[in-house]
Amino acid sequence: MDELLAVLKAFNIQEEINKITLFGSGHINDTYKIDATDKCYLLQKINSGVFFRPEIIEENLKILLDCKHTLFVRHYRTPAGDIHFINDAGIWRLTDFISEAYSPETTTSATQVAEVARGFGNFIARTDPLSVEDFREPIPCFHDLNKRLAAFSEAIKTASETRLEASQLLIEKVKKFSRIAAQFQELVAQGLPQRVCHNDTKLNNCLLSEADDRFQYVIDLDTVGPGYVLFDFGDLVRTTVSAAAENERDETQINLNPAYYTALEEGFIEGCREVLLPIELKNLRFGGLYMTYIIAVRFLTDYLNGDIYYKVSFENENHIRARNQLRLLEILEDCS
Ligand code: ADP
Ligand code: GN1
Ligand code: MG
Repeated sequence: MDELLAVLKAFNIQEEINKITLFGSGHINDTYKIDATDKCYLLQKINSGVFFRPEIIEENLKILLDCKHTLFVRHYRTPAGDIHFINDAGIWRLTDFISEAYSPETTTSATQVAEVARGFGNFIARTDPLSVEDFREPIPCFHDLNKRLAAFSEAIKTASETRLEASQLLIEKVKKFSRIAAQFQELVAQGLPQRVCHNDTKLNNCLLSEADDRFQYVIDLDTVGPGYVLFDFGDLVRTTVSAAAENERDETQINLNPAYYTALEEGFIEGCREVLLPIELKNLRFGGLYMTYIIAVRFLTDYLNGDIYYKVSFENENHIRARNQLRLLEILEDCS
């Protein structure tokens, strides 16, 4: 508690703090809701094992937030003008807490999916005038499938016998889809452009209005940087077309709701139609295969490595997450 109060002081928050609670269900950072006398704040301790170059996030966010776009929540600054405060305990960031809003964990209607997609599509449109060369990757090679597959092969070599045995079927499935990496490289060779992307557009990285499900804010901006629009569209496919949770224990719940898929495409394109090139538009659906695959590979790698990256709340959670992504990938491939 004292540690958190000291961080609030570093952001020049002088009000009396009534309550501090752990908040949210992100897999990476620690998030706290801060109840002050007149308002609430959201304080985050950025995972410094994952984000080991905070200065890159700082620079990216300064460019992004200078646009003063209403898609982003208010970020507080230190007296030095920085978005991040760094002390011995970690890397910290403070924003407004948005009340009467929620971030969906699973999809509940086609209109909700369309809203989420329109909001993230809008992010692509609003960042289009920014120069992608001014941004750097906060996590090097974050969506580089070849690197992720190499890490996966390494994990197979070092995994415990039990986890390796439990993963045989999933490992075979991963191998079956390895051509996706070459397919993507082919698109890049054909001129698929880099642009400023969010790079983590999973469903719960936005806030919708509690009253009417309207899109309010894009959140979780740590990964903003160079990318391909297929990444942002693809992460949305992976997290919206099936109503099942990422860690659903019952594999038969993983399915593709055609109405959700249509809503996703229409909403996203509505959000950024004016800036998408034909090659981007034509290959959006492939982004779904790419992102579902790369996240499956990452979950399974983490399972084989003994759960060192993603937060887990039960034994085998990463195995279940990987299994679900691979099931979704099979379904997506069947309908592509
Ligand atoms: P992580 O990187 O751990 O996923 P996020 O930035 O996504 O961290 O925050 C975790 C969760 O906290 C979000 O999924 C959302 O539910 C909630 N959250 C984040 N920012 C806000 C905000 N400004 N107002 C209200 N809730 C928020
Ligand atoms: C992580 O931070 P969060 O929970 O929004 C991860 C994403 C994965 C996602 C899978 C920095 O996102 O890349 O797609 O989990 N973020 C990082 O749920 O690795
Ligand atoms: Mg998040």
